[in-house]
Amino acid sequence: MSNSTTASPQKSSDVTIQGLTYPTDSYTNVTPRIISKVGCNLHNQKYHPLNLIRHRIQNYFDTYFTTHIGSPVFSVFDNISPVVSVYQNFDSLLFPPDHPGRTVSDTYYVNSQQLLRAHTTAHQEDLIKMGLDAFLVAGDVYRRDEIDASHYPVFHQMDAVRLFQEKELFARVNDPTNLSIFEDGKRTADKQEFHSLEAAKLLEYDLKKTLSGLADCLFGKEVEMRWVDDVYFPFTHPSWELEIMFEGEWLEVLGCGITEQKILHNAGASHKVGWAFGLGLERLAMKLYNIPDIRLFWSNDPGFLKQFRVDDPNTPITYKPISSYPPCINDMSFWIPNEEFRSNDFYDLVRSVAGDIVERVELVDEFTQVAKQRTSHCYRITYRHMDKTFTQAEVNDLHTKVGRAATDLLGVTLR
Ligand code: FA5
Ligand code: MG
Repeated sequence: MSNSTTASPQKSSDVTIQGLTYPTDSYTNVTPRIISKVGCNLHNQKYHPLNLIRHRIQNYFDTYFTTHIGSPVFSVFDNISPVVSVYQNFDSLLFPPDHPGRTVSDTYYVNSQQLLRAHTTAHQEDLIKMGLDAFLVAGDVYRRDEIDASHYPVFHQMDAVRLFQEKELFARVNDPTNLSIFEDGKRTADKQEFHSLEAAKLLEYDLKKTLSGLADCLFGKEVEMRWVDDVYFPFTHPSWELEIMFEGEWLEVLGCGITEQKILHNAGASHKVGWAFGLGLERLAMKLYNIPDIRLFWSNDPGFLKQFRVDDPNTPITYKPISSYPPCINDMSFWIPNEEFRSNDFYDLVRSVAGDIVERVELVDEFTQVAKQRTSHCYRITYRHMDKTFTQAEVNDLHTKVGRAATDLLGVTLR
């Protein structure tokens, strides 16, 4: 990596993110559009809805979780760089080598060593190593994900970890004398092999109480929510997801679970046990403010932002759509170049070419001509402008550009 004090000029194969230059290699797949989002830190921008909601969450933890002298239990980090190592994002969290999250079709790599974090969980080990027992991490995260009203390639998460020593966890139990947090047992659906059932159940209770308390605090007790079990994360067991009802459908807002003991062991906290969660700030803000589309968080339209200009984050706000313009839906069919072709590459390309005007891209048809050994994909692209009605001619023009870019950059053959 070069820096400003070295004389060597920047090579065209380098990429610069936030003033730092990184070498590129065959893993590099960050696009200029994605890099332009690094440093925006919407969660730290005064009057932004993501900033308001993250303060409401922080206030919940500051209010209900205090030490015996009244200071907050949870330390807060909101400014850690999103460029992390493969180790931080995956290995430290026990992702198996063949986990799909590691592939270039799911993650934005700066190069084979560094990437744009795919979750704020990437900082967990570092912070536990610092000796912290309770912390919150807010930040921007990056994923090559599907595109629709609730998925965007850059979004914001808030992670938390809470660790307990034996005495602390059992403090609420009537007669803890014969209880231990550890045992040399078997891994079951309810617990890890190292944990006693009592410890696992107390942690689960504490975790779910903390999170349902947060949901009540944000949305009121009337909100419909449900716990989903049978969830897998490499870094927690057991694991759960919390879903809330939004516009008539269940919306997943967070993942959580009991921290894998191996992580605590690697971070020098073997004698503790704990829980962790990671929530999506956009998804919670969509519910809280009734924001129908995740792209609106990136809007510079004063009509959007001025609705959130409040100094007290607890002020009730219901978003009023500035106006709603009709969508234009165009299909695109092509022969894919080979078996390695990934839909995520196409999703990314559509975003790079057409930007936020794309509301949704979905694979609607796929078939293989066995004789000719070729496979066709058909994608339905929904274009919708936030500020005006599109003419069909404008959309056709954009659609042609997308087709040309797919031909040139992905090697597809339009049908
Ligand atoms: C995670 O990212 C885990 N790191 C969460 C976690 C942390 C679990 C600690 C256990 C312990 P997941 O991929 O489900 O999990 O994302 C967490 C939340 O981020 C989701 O529930 C959702 O609210 C939000 N989210 C995920 N993908 C997107 C997306 N493309 N756009 C907007 N929000 C998203
Ligand atoms: Mg999930």
